Amino acid sequence: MEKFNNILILTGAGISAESGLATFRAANGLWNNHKVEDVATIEAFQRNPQYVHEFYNDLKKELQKAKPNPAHLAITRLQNEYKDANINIVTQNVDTLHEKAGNHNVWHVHGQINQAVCLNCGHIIETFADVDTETICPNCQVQGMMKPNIVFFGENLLYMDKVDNLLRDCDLFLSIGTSGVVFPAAAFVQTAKYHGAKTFEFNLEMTSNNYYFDRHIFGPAGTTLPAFVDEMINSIKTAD
Ligand code: BV8
Repeated sequence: MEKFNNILILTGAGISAESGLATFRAANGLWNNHKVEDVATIEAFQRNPQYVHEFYNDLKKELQKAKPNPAHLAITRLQNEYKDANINIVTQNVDTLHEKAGNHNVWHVHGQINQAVCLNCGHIIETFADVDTETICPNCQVQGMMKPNIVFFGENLLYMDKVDNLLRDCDLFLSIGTSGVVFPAAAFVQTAKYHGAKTFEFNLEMTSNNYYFDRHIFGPAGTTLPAFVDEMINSIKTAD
């Protein structure tokens, strides 16, 4: 296996499945028995902010209990042992399992469950406590203008300038546990491939993006990713 220098790892709900968190497809588009369009859209938030706050406060409690699984931990090993490489994680997940596993360079393009943003001054708070229409922004002291720092359908993604640079520079693109149906994240592999990266997909099954991947590694990421990381680390040891 060649030595890679700039690795971009895109993750989706599937990498958190073995931590006991439901994926969106498995939940048939339901988020904790709520219809997606009732909670994960900017219109829903404007229509009934308290309802959306309560949904994410409940989800926050659930995600806070989850523990990283061997797939997340394999990324930590790769970042620590695969020498002289920039390794960035672009995640669609709003859970904090990458951070709990010790991963660094994590970019939450769909936001983070433990953050809220003030629509009055833009201040971001990090908390696992409830946030709702009564919450006062600690920065501008305005009450009732906090929104979960979650990218709803119809909102632009976060960190896209950074992601564009990572996609242009990467020589290895790993897609782990994503169905490739939510855009623009679903198109990241095309950009990486256009710029010459090798593209590998880790999933239980072929996805709608399969054409853009050079390699498909089927199976639960908690098994396939640690084995792949072993292969990558051993490949540089033998090369030394
Ligand atoms: C935007 C926050 C510009 C909420 C989320 C047509 C073309 C292009 C775009 C669109 C279009 N129609 C509409 C759009 C725009 C829309 C979109 O893509 N819609 C889709 C439904 C067609 N996109 C947007 O609105 C984005 N913004 O485009 O801005 C704009 C501006 C204004 C107007 C228009 C456009 C914003 C998208 C972000 C939405 N927010 N999350 C929350 O999380 O609560 S998205 C949500 O979906 C999550 O982030 C989640 O990550 C994602 C679902 O995807 P996956 O992560 O892939 O999860 P899924 O369950 O689908 O798949 C899991 C996979 O894992 C499966 O393949 C399974 O086989 C595999 N798996 C399971 N277990 C394992 C496993 N693999 C390995 N091991 C295992 N153990």
